[in-house]
Amino acid sequence: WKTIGQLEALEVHHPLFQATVFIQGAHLASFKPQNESDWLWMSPAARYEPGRAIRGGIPLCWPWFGHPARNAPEVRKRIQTDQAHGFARTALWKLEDVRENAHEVEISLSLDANEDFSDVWIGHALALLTFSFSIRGCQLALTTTNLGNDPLAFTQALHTYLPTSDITRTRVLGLGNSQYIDTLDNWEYRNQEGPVYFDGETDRIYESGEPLTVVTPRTGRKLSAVGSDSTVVWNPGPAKAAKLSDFPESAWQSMLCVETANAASDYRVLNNGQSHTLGVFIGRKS
Ligand code: TA6
Repeated sequence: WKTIGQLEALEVHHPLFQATVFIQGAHLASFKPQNESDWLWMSPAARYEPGRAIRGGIPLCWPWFGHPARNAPEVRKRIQTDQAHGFARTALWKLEDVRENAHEVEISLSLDANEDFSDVWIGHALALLTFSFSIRGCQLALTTTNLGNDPLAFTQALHTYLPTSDITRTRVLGLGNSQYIDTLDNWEYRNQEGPVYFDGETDRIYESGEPLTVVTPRTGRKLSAVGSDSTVVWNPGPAKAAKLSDFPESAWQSMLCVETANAASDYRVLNNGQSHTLGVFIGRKS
């Protein structure tokens, strides 16, 4: 255990890798195989304070993704705030289990989203997040179970921040045949042809849950999703970077977000007692 800023974090020191998970938000801040640099990007200006989202790593957007107004009516009707990305990432989760062997470490945390959150959300659901770390990479599995009596409609995203040495020489492969919503151009639908390149602010919701390869000048990552039919690709570009909290103005050049999601039209509905798992495995390119 370690206190970082004002938050409690679980630090994994395995012979083959290290990882840091904050109990607030069940927030993976770092995953670092031995002799490698961190696979995740963390803002140098990130602040570790109760109730404040941490700018980097893998924030959990749950039980809604994006601005409430951009959600389907069935999702939006439960939300009593205009705060984007839900409350899971700033809530205190409960550590359920830690398992370790020669090859792997598995950590699970839970959040009982009950009437304690009734000021921002109407519903009752259990969120269970399981991390699996190994030399092959890191996996997240976020399982939502509807504990309420009426059907639960929700959106979510595993909001992965990845480092790059140069965003202008970075591309995302695997979205070449899918449509996307361009949130910067009046939420118009567009077709993606070929790799995704970054030329200024980029904020797109792809209608695809296909495996992706993120190619940066020095490394490459493969992201494989389960339970998802939408992928968000985001880079703030210079103008938005200047307005972002906890984000150095020039940092847009050294990061990108590739988010495994159930977003926009990909929202999910669970009846009482039903569960849905959204997962991502982040591995080596080759
Ligand atoms: O995932 C893309 C996005 O929704 C962007 O529109 C931007 O708002 C980003 O997330 C960061 O959101 P945050 O609330 O973490 O500052």
